[in-house]
Amino acid sequence: MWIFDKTARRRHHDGHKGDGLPSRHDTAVESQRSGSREIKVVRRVLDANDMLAARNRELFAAKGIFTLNLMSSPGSGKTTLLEKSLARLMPDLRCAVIVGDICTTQDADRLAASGAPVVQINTDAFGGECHLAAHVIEKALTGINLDAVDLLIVENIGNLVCPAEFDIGEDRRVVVLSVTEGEDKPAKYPLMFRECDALLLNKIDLLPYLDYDTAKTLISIEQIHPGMPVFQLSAKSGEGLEDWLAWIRAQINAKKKAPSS
Ligand SMILES: Nc1nc2c(ncn2[C@@H]2O[C@H](COP(=O)(O)OP(=O)(O)OP(=O)(O)O)[C@@H](O)[C@H]2O)c(=O)[nH]1
Ligand SMILES: [Mg+2]
Repeated sequence: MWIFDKTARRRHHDGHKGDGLPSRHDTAVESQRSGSREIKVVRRVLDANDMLAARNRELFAAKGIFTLNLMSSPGSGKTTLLEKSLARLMPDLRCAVIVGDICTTQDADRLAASGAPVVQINTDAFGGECHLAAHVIEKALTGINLDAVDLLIVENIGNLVCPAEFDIGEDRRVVVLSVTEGEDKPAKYPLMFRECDALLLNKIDLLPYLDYDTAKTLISIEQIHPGMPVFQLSAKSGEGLEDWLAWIRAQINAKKKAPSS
């Protein structure tokens, strides 16, 4: 396991930028006159993150690596899903994981048991950032032998808002929503669900004990992101996992067949 926690130093919420890179949270404020009123126009600075994400994407393409960015609220089951998924994918695919948390290496410890190379990013050393940005991924990649990887999975920091804003150079974005979080989350946090390519509806083993209305979630998702694949599963029992794993394999094969640009 490789722990990455001190070499990146940027924090964005208080405007401090240790490495000089702007984040999507950074804004430029301009004043405009409209009649007698002054209007403050707040716009996002063109994001260096996108440039670095493009660089990561080029590197992944050159190495033949398919990259998944797994995002969700804290505790919806990302690490558990990865533990179960890696165990089934690893015999055929050479997997590696980058996992982001504000503190601790607990997730990396759990995932390293799969035998996959794991890099843990801890953001508390540089401001406790709530998402992984492209430059952090770029640095974490130096801890992995990329020539021995077919599938790189990034477990983003538990947060249903900010990670959706940051391109890290991934091929596909996947959001996990657990049934214990409530049906209203896609409507309340639409960006995440709009930006992702698939939804994993996790912890369905708990449905008999909850008032959760799955149909309501599916209707909401259809309004926010029509046609997005939804996999109903339980990382705990393994129910539904095969469809999700088949989707990953299909995405990898589609990338292999796609003409490189
Ligand atoms: N019943 C049930 N519990 C689950 C399932 N998946 C995960 N859990 C439990 O949910 C809790 C959180 O799971 P994690 O996998 O650590 O969640 P996470 O999304 O990685 O959490 P962070 O990394 O902290 O954001 C643990 O107690 C898991 O055992 C599931 O399918 N069913
Ligand atoms: Mg986790």
